Amino acid sequence: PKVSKIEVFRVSLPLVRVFETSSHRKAYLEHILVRVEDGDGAVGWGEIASPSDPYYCPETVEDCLLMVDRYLAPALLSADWAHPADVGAAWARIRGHEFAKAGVEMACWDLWCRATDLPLARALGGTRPEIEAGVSLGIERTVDDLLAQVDRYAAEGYRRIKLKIAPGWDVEPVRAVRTARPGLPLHVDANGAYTEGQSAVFTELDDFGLTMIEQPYAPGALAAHARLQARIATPLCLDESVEDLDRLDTAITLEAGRILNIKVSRMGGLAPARAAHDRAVAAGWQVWCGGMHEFGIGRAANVAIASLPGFTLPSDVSGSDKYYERDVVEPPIRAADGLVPVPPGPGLGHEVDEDLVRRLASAVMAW
Ligand code: OSB
Ligand code: MG
Repeated sequence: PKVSKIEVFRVSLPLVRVFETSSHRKAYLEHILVRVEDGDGAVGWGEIASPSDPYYCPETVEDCLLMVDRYLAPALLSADWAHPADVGAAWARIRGHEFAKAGVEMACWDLWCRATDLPLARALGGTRPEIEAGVSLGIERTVDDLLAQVDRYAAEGYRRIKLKIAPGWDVEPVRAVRTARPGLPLHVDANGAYTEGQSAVFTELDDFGLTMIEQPYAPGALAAHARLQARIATPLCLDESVEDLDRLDTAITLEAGRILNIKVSRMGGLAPARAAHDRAVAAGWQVWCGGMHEFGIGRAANVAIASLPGFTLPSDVSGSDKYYERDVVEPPIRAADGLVPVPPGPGLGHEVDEDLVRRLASAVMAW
């Protein structure tokens, strides 16, 4: 197929609850929705889920708009491809900018799957009829506020809970949650907020039976992650550190962790995310699917990739109701007893409410 028209929509949705991590605090999220069309009128949707500010990754919403306008849209319009796994070749020369690439690539997968009448999960090689979902809980004002959130999502049946930590909000909240719920599968995510000089905190956290400690150090600190992994029993999970297969290869060789958080956005698309899954599983690492508080489009893609056989740990793919009152797809993505069904319909398996997207968009660009 050949994409003949591309449109992007800059859409902001309010969060039902403020979300705070070591790196940012948000009351709404602004993502870029990508609509592609081929000459036969088939349509596909993707989502660029870059944060607004460069605190999780270098890309921002403005960076992504610029990238699409200046490079990705022209490259896609002149590319002829037989399968969406080959679309990335159109921008292989472009360094970085994974979030922007991922949103455009996702739209091509959806387009191709709809034209072929194939569910995205099946096209990717997914095998699970439903995926296990966990929730990611932000930093709260008080430990009691956090315990209330834990109670709420544990009662909803989510399969594990992840707590955001930062210096000053680590051992105390983790001890409180562990004491309240001794058997709960629990893990922590530091978003790279610690330096190796602060590694004593991980010795303390090593005693709480956590499933993993996610991204304790800065993205580039693979050697420091390897030194920490060598001296604690809790598996380390890498998120920000792994933006491409080369960095995954380095992490595996250094034994900088034992678990990989796979994000479609961070890896630059569904095809590289699937390749990371294959590579990590072959190395004996466990994988699960992380999230960027996606709207329904990116969330549906997360459900699809998480249906691959190597995703053996619960993923950050909660129902969209954890974040948004009104999402942009129908039916909305929901978890029941901690399981999200993999939809049987073609492409993303959810219909985009295009009128709503056009109404909400603060900016529209077309090529
Ligand atoms: O580190 O996993 C992260 C959200 C924004 C930026 C980074 C992260 C997160 C989450 C949210 O943890 C997970 C979700 O989408 O539910
Ligand atoms: Mg993370």
